[in-house]
Amino acid sequence: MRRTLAVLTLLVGLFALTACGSDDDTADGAGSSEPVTIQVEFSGDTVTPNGERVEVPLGQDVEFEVKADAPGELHIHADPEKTLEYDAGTTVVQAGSFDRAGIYEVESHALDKTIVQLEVS
Ligand SMILES: [Cu+2]
Repeated sequence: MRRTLAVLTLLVGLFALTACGSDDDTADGAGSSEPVTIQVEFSGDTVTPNGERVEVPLGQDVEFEVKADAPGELHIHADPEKTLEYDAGTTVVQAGSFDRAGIYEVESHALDKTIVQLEVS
């Protein structure tokens, strides 16, 4: 009898852990939420996305997960401007956060294309 109770308690405990483990967003330290991750894929002279607008909350960190067949750089028209280098393969680059509302273009100068427009508000 005691033993059954112990097993039950353990099971309930495990379930509770699983149930609240997935949205633990306080562990990061900086800010209370996770960065906005934007996936970018370069292939030859095309890039995806291509000019799409992405909403970013003020002060939220932004990162790019870049898949590319050759190294290159992203250029963010913020003030100050940011240049983020990536390698061939998959690279995660950090753009940091934006503390002024506005629209910031993220470009590939090599391809002469706008990848995304960050709409910070
Ligand atoms: Cu530029």
